[in-house]
Amino acid sequence: MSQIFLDEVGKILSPQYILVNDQDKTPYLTDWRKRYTGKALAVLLPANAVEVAAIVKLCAKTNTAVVPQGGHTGFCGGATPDNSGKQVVLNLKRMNQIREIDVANQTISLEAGCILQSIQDKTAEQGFLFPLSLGAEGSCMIGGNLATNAGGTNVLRYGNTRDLCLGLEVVTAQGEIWNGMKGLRKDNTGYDLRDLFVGSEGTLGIITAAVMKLYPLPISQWTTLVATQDIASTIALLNLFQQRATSLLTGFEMMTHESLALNEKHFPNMANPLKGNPPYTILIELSDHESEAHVKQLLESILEEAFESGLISDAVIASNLSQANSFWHMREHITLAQAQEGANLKHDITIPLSSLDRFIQETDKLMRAKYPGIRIINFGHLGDGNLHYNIAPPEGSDFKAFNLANEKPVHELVYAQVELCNGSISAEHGVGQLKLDGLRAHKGEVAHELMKAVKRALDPQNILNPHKVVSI
Ligand code: FAD
Ligand code: 2HG
Ligand code: ZN
Repeated sequence: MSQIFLDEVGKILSPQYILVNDQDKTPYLTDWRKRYTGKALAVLLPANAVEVAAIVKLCAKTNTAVVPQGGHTGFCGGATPDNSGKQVVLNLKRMNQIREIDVANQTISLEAGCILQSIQDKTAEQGFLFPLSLGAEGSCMIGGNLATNAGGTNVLRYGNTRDLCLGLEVVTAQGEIWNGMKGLRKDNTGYDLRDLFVGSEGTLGIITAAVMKLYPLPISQWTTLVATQDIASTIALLNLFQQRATSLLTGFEMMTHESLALNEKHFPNMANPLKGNPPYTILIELSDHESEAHVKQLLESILEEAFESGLISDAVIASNLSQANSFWHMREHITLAQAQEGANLKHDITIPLSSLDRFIQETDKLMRAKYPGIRIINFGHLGDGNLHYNIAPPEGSDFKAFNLANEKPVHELVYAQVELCNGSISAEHGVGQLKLDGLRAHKGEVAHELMKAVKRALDPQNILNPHKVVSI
């Protein structure tokens, strides 16, 4: 069957876009974290939706599983094939055309393989903001962002990728092309197919193009780092900013002392400008279409109020764009510092803000009691209640051995606390293969069965990214 597939796919793609040699395939077979490595019959590089559709039709005919792939930066192993060597990887990087920027409609239509940063740059040239922003933006692709419903640092003001999407073009499991490329902000015509595909991680269809919302580019932006002593005052600070700055508040990110210490260890130029290594460093950003002076005045008045009420003990306002960027680099480098230190156990969770303090205190206590010396690297999009509660073994111990022995119980400990707080085990990174087992317990029987019913209805042969998100 494998040879039949390869012969037939040769009628759809030119040979240079069918990678079968180990050397050519290798870059596509291991995820960014190096947590998963798979094998593939071939890596396919189609140029348009018609080619994708023809490939999926062939997959259906030959019962070949297909793993869609964008920038391969996902954290849950969703874009990595299994070890059978029978699956094909379908990477969409050649599909990187912007079809249209519709100025009157404030939308962009584009192909799935467009790199996020290039979309931000292209839209900025025309005076628009494309607000999706995350550490992997130099290599992740809009198709991957949509398929994982990525979050990032602007969710507080602009929402997740789902909230930015108005229309999609999708290749179904039968190899049909669904044209849902409408840039409409209202469309109540029955079941929302678009929302079914967004966040489905390549298990229900292959996204080939999208229509996304654009916003006017803010003309003034102020970024500050402030020091807080605990989570309770950090949340009170967030609430103060929400009340006083309302929609001007575009970023509210939390970094613990431990996460910044790790940054400094691996990136010595990245020192925290706040004095005395505070327990929590909070990065706050206000942006608007009013004058710079107006926004700065507002920021200063909120910070003054926060000082007076004892919520913060120190603050530095970035004096120029380059200093503001350096604050953001500090925040974004935590993941890179962790990767340098060794593969950590990641938890991407949401907790209602009212329970966050209790969650952290309880989980830290249980974790430290069970694993003495463990390092908890805690940071995240606090404005969204989204915590990256990451775990590294005690200093000096072997990461691989620790993870092998403890990955499951560490996840179980964290997720049990997440359930007690009525939170979510995946805030923004998705499920992939990493959380396949955890998902069943987390969603509950009814929701899990409904998800499986949707998968069976759309992909009865189970050829689209099987054993990711749900197993049927
Ligand atoms: P891939 O990793 O290639 O794929 C992800 C999933 O989507 C897989 O299941 C794949 O099969 C599926 N898929 C990909 N393309 C398609 C398509 N066209 N059609 C159907 N299915 C498809 N994530 C956040 O949410 N917020 C963050 O702040 C954030 N920061 C990050 C920082 C760093 C340094 C890194 C490395 C990652 C970060 N991520 C973050 C995770 C990751 O970047 C996102 O999940 C991103 O959206 C994945 O895009 P990708 O193109 O790399 O997708
Ligand atoms: C971030 O917010 C990313 O920087 C990565 O989502 C989180 O490394 C992580 O766990
Ligand atoms: Zn994140």
